[in-house]
Amino acid sequence: MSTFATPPIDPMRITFETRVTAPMSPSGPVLTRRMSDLKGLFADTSEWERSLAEDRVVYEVASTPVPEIEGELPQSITTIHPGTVAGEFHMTKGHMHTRPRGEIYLGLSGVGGLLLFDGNRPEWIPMEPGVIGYIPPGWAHRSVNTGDEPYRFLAVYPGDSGHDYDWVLRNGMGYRVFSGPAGTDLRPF
Ligand code: S6P
Ligand code: ZN
Repeated sequence: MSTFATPPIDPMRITFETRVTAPMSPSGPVLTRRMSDLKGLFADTSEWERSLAEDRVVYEVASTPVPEIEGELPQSITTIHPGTVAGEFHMTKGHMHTRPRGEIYLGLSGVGGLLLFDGNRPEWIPMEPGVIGYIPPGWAHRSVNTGDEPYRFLAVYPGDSGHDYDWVLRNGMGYRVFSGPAGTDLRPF
């Protein structure tokens, strides 16, 4: 695995599998988030603590070598594995960009949702292959796998966006996303 390239970087052709969990090519950093990395996020703390015995991988983020610096447009593919914690779907940590920067997500495989929160209003965008979810500046964002196969999406974001994870721990995301009898169940909190 290579790391972020040192700028200035050359134009490049990037390939990836739309339906298979595989690194992008050329590949950059790959981040793996396990259940133990998601402390304080799931509603049922006891069930989350029990899950630590296994400490399963919840999601992976595979990047290209494009660096996270001003002017560049890094990309990554996130794969969220299916599952729940006491009925609450597997999800990313969620973050607010530290600068007012937008971002786009493109659904590649599986089904899920993009949960957005500006501190007052939550929004939910159902995601599937071919759907673009737009994240305006000033909206925290989290992705959720609402299906029974891996949910994968491509993210493209300004390189100087920054990631504030504490914002989500302080403010929440407006909704929690559970598996309900009628499908996806958004519960305000
Ligand atoms: C980066 C972009 C995504 C997420 C990834 C994991 O701005 O939004 O690449 O980093 O989906 O989510 P999180 O909340 O753990 O960074
Ligand atoms: Zn982001």
